[in-house]
Amino acid sequence: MKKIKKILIANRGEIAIRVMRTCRELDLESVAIYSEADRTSLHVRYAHEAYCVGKAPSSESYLNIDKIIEVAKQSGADAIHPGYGFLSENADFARRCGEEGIVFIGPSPEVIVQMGDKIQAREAMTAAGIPVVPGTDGEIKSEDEALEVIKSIGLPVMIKASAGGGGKGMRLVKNESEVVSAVRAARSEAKSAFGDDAVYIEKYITSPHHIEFQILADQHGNTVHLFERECSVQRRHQKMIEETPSPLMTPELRDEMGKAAVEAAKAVNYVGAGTIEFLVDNDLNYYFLEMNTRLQVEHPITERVTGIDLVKQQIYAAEGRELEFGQDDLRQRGHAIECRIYAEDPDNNFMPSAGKVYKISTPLGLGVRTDGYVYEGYEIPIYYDPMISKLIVWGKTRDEAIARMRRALYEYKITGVKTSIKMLERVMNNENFIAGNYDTHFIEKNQEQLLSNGMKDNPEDMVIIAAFIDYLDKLGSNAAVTKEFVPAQSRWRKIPYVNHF
Ligand code: MV4
Repeated sequence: MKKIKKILIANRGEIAIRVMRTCRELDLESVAIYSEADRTSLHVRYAHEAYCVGKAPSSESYLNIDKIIEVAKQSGADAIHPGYGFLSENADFARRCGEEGIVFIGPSPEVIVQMGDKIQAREAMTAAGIPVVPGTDGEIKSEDEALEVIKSIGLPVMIKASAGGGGKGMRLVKNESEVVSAVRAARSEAKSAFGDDAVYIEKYITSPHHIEFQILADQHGNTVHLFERECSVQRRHQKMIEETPSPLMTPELRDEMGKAAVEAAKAVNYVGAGTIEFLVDNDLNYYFLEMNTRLQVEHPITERVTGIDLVKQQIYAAEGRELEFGQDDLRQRGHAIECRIYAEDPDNNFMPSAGKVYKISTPLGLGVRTDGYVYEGYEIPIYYDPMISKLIVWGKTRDEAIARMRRALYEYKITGVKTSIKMLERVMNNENFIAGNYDTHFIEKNQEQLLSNGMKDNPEDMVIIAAFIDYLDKLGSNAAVTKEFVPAQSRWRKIPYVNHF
């Protein structure tokens, strides 16, 4: 077992801070990297040390493998945590870390390659006896072969890029006449996006649920699952809300899918934290979809109901420690929901809303967690993901968690940039969401109520926000980061001291 002492976090924003928080708790030093656009970012201030790795575009900074390795060596970091996105599922980076004697906090490069290739992933899961969506065994070699496969599985089908994932290089085919053009389109999209034009075919599952299982594995053959996350509330493959437990789940199905997830991870000798994604249809049939070989954005809801710090477990697994708990030690306690706060304007086709955060007031109180990184006066760079914060609540029951999320969203005030908060409030008040009656088409099916701009919103909102800003100004809070907004003089000193008691 090799004890890790210093971790370089090859990421930015909320997830970089999230990882550093655990580093502090474990008494490990953290090294931040940042791009020229991120000099004033909070993750830079939170770390013990910070190094600029290049210009604003990710390709020149957060994806610059040579530079990141150089900084790791220069700073004496013995491990790298990649977060999510950027280099987190880049097998070359994981391999390079190994070659340079730096621990990559994640699975082996071999597993990253295998799960990154969706055809290989399907094959591995089929071999392990995990249900996959009916479809082709391997790559579709010709358009004739595609037509043949479709004859046997029936329409509609999905043409998917083997190198794809997250919705890229995917085509839905409803009529036989569309097959040839769909295969060609998927191929060329995959070729230009991934440099790999291999495609395969799956039967199209109508209105599925997206349910994923968190797994954890050590280097000694112990693997557990930490139950499911329901991720069906998403828009154009961008998740908005996740919750656990899933309203669709039964104890029997959970047990069965959990076991399948553990088997899936074992079949590929997985080490660390990973996620097995499933599609679940209305008859509760489940099918392996993809495996994510990284820490996910929505990991906090799992942490909240299980009490396990997933980043800590990732570090322990990378050090070679044995898991301290078995499957029977794990329970789902209560209900957790995450809302992703994006700096986007839902009333203007979700246009990114970059700019300066003027005022921000973050919810607190019982059962509330926020993982964010913006502060008053911070200018959100245009170069990166528009997600600025995650709001996670816990309740004894789903109803309590929803009520708490409504309360927390009410308390969340951000001015200067547009955010998805209003739309999230509408979801929390949507009767289908409240009933737990939703699937991956929830946003489309409930468009009218969810995207109403202005008309159905409380007309007093503007007044309330104005009053709230005034209130915050009076508090004169966060002077350190709001220099330009705080009056030069403190009002405090002008008030004579009166002892009321
Ligand atoms: C599917 C599907 C239906 N049938 N595959 C979308 C993202 C990519 N990871 C896989 N996706 C889908 N694959 C078959 N055979 C429906 C989707 C899908 C979806 C999946 C998960 C979450 C949201 C989604 C939204 C639309 C389509």
